[in-house]
Amino acid sequence: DDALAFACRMPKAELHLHIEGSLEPGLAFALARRNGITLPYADEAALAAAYDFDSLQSFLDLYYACADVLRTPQDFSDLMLAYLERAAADHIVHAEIFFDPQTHTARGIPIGDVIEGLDAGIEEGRARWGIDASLILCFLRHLSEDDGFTTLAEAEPWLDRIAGFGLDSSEKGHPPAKFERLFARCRALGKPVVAHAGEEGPPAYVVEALDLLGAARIDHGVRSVEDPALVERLVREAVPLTVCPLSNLRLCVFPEMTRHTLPQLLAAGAKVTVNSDDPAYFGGYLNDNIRALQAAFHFDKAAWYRIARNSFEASFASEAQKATWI
Ligand code: ES4
Ligand code: ZN
Repeated sequence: DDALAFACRMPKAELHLHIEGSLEPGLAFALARRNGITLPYADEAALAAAYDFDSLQSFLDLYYACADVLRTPQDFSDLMLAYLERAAADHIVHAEIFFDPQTHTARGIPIGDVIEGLDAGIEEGRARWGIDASLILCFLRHLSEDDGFTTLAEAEPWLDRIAGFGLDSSEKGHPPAKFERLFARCRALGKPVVAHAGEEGPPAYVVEALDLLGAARIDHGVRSVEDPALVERLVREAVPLTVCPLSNLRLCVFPEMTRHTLPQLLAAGAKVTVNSDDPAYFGGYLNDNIRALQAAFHFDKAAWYRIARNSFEASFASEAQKATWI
């Protein structure tokens, strides 16, 4: 497939990647051994066999449990470097990478160890593969807004390493409105903000993320098609959607790939991007997502060019930097 080879080889940006979700079973066991931790699985195969999810929550339970092997700055650096190696192989030249500090600070890991470890991995990845990467600090929406404010205060000494802020974890029952004040503070710091919305939650959560949080991009947003007026708005305002097809499939947002709403959103003119979300858990990295989409939808080269171009346009890189890619 000519268009598939074209899409896989094209330079791209990845804008929706949780670094904790790039923790492969092999690295999880290696870090457990290094840190003297026993994982509740006999071996890598037994852990991988547990990747049989029926909802976002069933995945999050395992994702937070596995994150327990991450303890030292070296662990975070190794995790980052392993992802960047995979990203470089998929021709990703720019990545905006989510991390969940509250998952780590709740276990007594200082936020500075998390950020400095991840940042060391980014610098090593730049040196080895020339890949450009930055960090987006995500707040966990199942926790309180006050907990988010505490985390923001803890992160303040490292704000120069933070390109923006996001909102992730359990969507249902935790609407964007819960974090309106926190996100106003993040924007007042001069940083762009994004939010997961319309993954499992309703289109109304996408509207809230835009109106109440000032989200510059929507992570997922695939349920927006249930509200035609919202789709019109996303197109009119050129709101980027960071779509993660294999994630949606594995978390049963759609029963099969042919039912995914990405083609509808793309055809409507929305600024759709393709991303891998939690590649260690969902069956693949960015080019694996592209292959899965192509098997279902047979897009042409023009569509893949549009998607790659969208990824750069939707990024938080400087206009000068974007001009080198587009
Ligand atoms: C996530 Cl797929 C997804 N959705 C919401 N929060 C997340 N954190 C990590 N992966
Ligand atoms: Zn996500």
